[in-house]
Amino acid sequence: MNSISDNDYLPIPELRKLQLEKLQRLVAYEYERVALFRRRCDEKGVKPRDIASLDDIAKLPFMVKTDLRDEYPLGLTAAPMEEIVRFHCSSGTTGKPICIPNTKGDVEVWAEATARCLAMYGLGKGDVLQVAYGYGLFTGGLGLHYGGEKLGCAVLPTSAGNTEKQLMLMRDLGTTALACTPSYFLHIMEVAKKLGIDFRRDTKLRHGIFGAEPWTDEMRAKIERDSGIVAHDIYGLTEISGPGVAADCGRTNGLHIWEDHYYPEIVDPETLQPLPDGEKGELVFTTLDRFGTPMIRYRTRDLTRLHPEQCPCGRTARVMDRIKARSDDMLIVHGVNLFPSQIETALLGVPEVEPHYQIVLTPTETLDLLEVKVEIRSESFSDNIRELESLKKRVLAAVKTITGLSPKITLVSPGSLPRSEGKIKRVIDNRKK
Ligand code: DLL
Repeated sequence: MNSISDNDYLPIPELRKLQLEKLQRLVAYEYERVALFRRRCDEKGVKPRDIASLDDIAKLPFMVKTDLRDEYPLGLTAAPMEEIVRFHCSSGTTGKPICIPNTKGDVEVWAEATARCLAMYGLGKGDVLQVAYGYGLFTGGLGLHYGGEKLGCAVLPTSAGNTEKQLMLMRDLGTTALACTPSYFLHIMEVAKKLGIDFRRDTKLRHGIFGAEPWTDEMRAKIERDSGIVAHDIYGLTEISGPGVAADCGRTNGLHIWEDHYYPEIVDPETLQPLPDGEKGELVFTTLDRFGTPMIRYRTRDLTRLHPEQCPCGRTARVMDRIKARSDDMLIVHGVNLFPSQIETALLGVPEVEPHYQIVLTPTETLDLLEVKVEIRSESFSDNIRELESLKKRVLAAVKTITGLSPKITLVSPGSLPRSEGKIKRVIDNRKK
């Protein structure tokens, strides 16, 4: 059973009808209860009754992350406190935290969405799902936990960290699916190697459920090759619920968005005008079934496109390209746009280095200095200066081909760059200080 919801295959006209009904209900609800939304609608001269078709969504104002920060903690809460069963707050590492109160219904819809992802990957009863996403001030842990239980998996909540213990439990309990960030899985693979654990031989691990940060197709191929598991992609964000908003079915290189719950739009990030399916822009979501803190036209900053064609798997939920970049991750270096994922792609083309890297930007009196620090694979480590120089040149050539930039390449010894148990921080931009 690879599907647990009839809505996966809902004929498109029925899906659009359902979305419109939900949108009309949501806009009326939010207008009545959330002052900021009502004020913005009034400023634009739009009333809930003006939403007569799905295209009318473009009449509504956008929401952005700073709205959540400005209204922190509860200014965007639509439901009365008696209906709230859970708060999901961010850790606020980049400023004031955000806080998303959830109703019981919100938590149930989210669990269903995440369970649909897991079912689509082929998981079900009998699977042991080890959840190594963080559980506190992050939605990854509880999102996968509730989704796994809803589907009937045996859930093993380990949270992030304690890698050797993770591996011990994985073997002892016969974990078949592991959920964590892809960068943490890279670290788990390294520790396993040191301990002499071969995933194929010594574990029952078959599925990796990876998300919460961009990871390239090259990284996915490396993970699958080195571990023998299938690396599934899962996407989501705290403001819209958490993990489980979208996931891949394996038939196309993209992720189905559960659009009966989360209505997607792509807009031009400059003009904010809606773009047709097929065109790349910023992903915007409206939460059709959330009532604690509904989001209407929430700008995610994630850059992608919606596929104009239907997926061969038969599901009618639209597919988006895998998220490789956020508009606010883009670095402008020497006038050139640079995304960290481009460096990852370049490095994965050079077999003697690991995809452990750091991008360091330092202001100088003339041009900013761009440095890429990258770890050499232990098998390729040598103190022969000539060999190292030649490797450096190959890394530089790979980076230059993909980015057009010629950074300073610094080769560092295996294991010397920081590892991550959650989302990895790849960029140190000293220009911002
Ligand atoms: O990262 C929720 C999540 C947890 C998703 C576990 C998947 C797995 P936030 O901390 O609010 O929520 O961060 C959301 O992370 O806007 C994207 O930029 C990025 N992101 C999430 N999933 C993916 C993915 C969680 N599969 C932000 N690929 C989003 C690329 C992702 N980027």
